[in-house]
Amino acid sequence: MKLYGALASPYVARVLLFAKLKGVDLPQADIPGGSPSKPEYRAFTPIGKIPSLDVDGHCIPESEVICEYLEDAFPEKSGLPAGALGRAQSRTISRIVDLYMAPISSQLARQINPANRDAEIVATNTEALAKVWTYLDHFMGDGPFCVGNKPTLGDCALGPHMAMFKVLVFSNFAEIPDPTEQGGRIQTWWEAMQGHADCKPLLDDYSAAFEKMMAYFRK
Ligand SMILES: N[C@@H](CCC(=O)N[C@@H](CS)C(=O)NCC(=O)O)C(=O)O
Repeated sequence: MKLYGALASPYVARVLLFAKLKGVDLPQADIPGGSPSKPEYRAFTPIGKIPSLDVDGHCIPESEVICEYLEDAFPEKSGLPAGALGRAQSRTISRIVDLYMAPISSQLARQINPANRDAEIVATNTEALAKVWTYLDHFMGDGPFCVGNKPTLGDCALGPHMAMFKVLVFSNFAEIPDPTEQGGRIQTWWEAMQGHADCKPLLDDYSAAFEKMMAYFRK
């Protein structure tokens, strides 16, 4: 079993953190052909995105599906909460990240440069992002993690995305406040992630890799 994809992707970081929490050894390997657009990689996964998991030559695409596969294949130490309700809650956080938070990062990434920024696009996404924080606030439990006192699937999705928003969004758009500094539930969650022995190093490594990639594209 090996994982294709670089840590600079929040989706790769999600899978690596989930594997780490579960105590699953998940080696990373070079993408066939060297990049997601190459025919060698497209032959393995026509979706052409990272991460993908190679299990004896079989491809499992999509970070969330990979995490669920790891949960099924390595059930000894669960990466999900114990009860059905908590598991649904953890998965809900992942879904909020993928369906509502991630698309905003793609939109705002195209507006980084103030010189050719579209104010309407920024305003629309600022409003949409404020709604995302209310979704998270609503569906996170008492915590301090997304569900209870241990990080699970939802934390693995939200952690890297929040780290990405710190680099990409909160530091570039003065009108978009960082919810991890607003004194609410998202702040207590972020502080719990920063105090966790597996989450903090992974998030730090991810942020460094993402910043490096941004610096490369700015050149
Ligand atoms: N829904 C996918 C998203 C994966 C994704 O968008 N990966 C990006 C990197 S962050 C990618 O592979 N981009 C390469 C490309 O689009 O060519 C997942 O959860 O795995």
